[in-house]
Amino acid sequence: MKRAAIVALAFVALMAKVSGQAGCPDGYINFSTDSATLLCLKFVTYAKGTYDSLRAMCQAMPNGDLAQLQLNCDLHHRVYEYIIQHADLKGENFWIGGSDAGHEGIWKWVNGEEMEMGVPHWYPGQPDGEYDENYACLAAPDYFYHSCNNNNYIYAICHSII
Ligand SMILES: [Ca+2]
Repeated sequence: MKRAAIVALAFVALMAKVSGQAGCPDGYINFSTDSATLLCLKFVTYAKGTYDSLRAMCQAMPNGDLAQLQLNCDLHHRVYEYIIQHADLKGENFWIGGSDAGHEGIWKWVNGEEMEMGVPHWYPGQPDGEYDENYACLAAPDYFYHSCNNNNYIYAICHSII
């Protein structure tokens, strides 16, 4: 009995270690949809800033950047659901990892891929603002993509892909 209990405890300790290694970094939430890629998101709610300043903060994490919300088909929708279910997030605006800076009118994700345009991702009529609005945000209350003013101080969503 005693020996069996020790073996069981060792097994539990081993599994805890394995799951810890496979999990998201501290403060990140697991949004993975398959076992091959670990997709972790962090809602940065302790600092508001410009796109550039918060992008630099996201990039300081392993494989980190501002979040791309089209990494799988329903990620944008699942992020929307998460925001509206959390009182500390609902009503806030968030930078995501898309921009047309330097290539006005051509919106690209941080990895260089072109963003899918129009509904259902962008709010009807967005993006607008031309050269005054070169960075994508999720804006309250609809949480579609919007082009946000370059000087906005808002929160951000980072991703870490492992
Ligand atoms: Ca623009």
